[in-house]
Amino acid sequence: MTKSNTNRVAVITGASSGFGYATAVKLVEQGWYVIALARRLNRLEELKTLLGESNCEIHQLDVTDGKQVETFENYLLMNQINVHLLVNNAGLALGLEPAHKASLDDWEVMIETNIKGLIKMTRALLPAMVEAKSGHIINLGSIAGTYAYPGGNTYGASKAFVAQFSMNLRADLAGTGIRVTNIEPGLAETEFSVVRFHGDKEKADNVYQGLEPLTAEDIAESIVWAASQPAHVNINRIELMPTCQSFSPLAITK
Ligand code: NDP
Ligand code: 8X3
Repeated sequence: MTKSNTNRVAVITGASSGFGYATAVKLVEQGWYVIALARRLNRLEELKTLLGESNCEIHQLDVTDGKQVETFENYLLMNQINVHLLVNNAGLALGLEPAHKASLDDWEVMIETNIKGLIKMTRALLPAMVEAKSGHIINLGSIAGTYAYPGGNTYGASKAFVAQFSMNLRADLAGTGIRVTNIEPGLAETEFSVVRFHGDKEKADNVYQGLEPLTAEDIAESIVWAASQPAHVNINRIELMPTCQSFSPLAITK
């Protein structure tokens, strides 16, 4: 660890793929030191090789595991690493079935990860930020947290939690200097759909066929932009969609 005492240290959850991976790359390009977390160590190793040991360190961490989060928090405290940016990105959708057919197990995994994992990480890192009187938490919400769509059920509800939690964090953190941002993307091509369809790559590829979705780099750009604003500017939320995605009329059944 050579750069962890600089004033730009970012912790990114879910850095082994998609938005998290792309954000790690962009932040390092901008001179940040990145602490990349995820469950798949081989992917994190690949990221570290790409970014270089002096710019990045990796830790295998499952955000749903309270003990692992606590161990990571202690690691930061013991090594006096001040975190300036936490990107709460780890998350997933599982299934696209209507509520009466969806898997309750899938629902629980989404709640454990998207809600409980995110609050565990936040609660672990926030006190040190408040003590340091600086820091920024960027959460990955979704358009699914605002707009309902068939099959969105628990996934959308988990992202509505992220949106409201982000605003309530801002209310609690008034006067502390800590910033909070919720990034709310629409359709973006990552491993998201492969995960949603439980590894069915063909079904996942089909989601993006014949259209131009957002890319992981597009989202990383928004994250880095929000993080790069002067300290007196708080970007509350950014909602972005691919141009090909829009709104439909409300459904009416006869
Ligand atoms: P990916 O599937 O490509 O990446 C998800 C990341 O989350 C992976 O690095 C995965 O790492 C990590 N992750 C999942 N579960 C856990 C866990 N329990 N502990 C730690 N890490 C975990 O998807 P995206 O990059 O697209 O998604 C990133 C975030 O953006 C998610 O919160 C998603 O809901 C949100 N989002 C995605 C959109 C899209 O269309 N792609 C649109 C709007 C929001 P590993 O498996 O190695 O742990
Ligand atoms: C993912 C975006 O539109 O697939 O959060 O729900 S969407």
